[in-house]
Amino acid sequence: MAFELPELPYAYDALGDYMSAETFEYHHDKHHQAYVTNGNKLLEGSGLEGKSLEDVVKGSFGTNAGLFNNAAQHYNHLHFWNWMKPNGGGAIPGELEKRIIADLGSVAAFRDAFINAGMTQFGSGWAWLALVDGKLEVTKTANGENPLVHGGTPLLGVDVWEHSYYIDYRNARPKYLETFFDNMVNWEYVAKLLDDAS
Ligand code: MN3
Repeated sequence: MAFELPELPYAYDALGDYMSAETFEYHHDKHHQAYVTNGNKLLEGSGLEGKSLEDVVKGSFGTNAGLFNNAAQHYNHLHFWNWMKPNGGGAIPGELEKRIIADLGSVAAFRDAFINAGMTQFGSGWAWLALVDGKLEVTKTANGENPLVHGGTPLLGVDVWEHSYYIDYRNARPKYLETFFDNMVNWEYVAKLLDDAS
């Protein structure tokens, strides 16, 4: 099944100064579109046509780097647009909050660990909250890699490629990560993914 670029789930200027319309115009319309276009070309003849996106990501990891990079980034960005919303951040839904406290100590400890993962990812990549063997974990990955290929389910990811923050934050990746966590995250979507995975 061919990859398709979805519409953003909100207006380009919906996140205001936290993530600008200019960033979305480049990030969604150009970067994500390129992963879709290149992924579709590389899917042809790969033997993975007709598989679900998740299975293409897992099936190409370690064997077909070109397809993997584009398919994984398509998967990551499909969720990334939904991991944010206007007036995001704030209270975490009860069941998710309970699991965070049980597995990671506290919401504050989770926030610190998530931001630190994003800050310490050298070069391009992602920081994650993932469900691994029934437990929440904070991880980081390089480039397009994600928890799917390490036996986990991604619940929340933040893109730390420079294309995600350089227009709005320049080199201040920590400020971008703090603002993402405090003002942009769509916790209801994170809670839904946890529910689906449990
Ligand atoms: Mn990106």
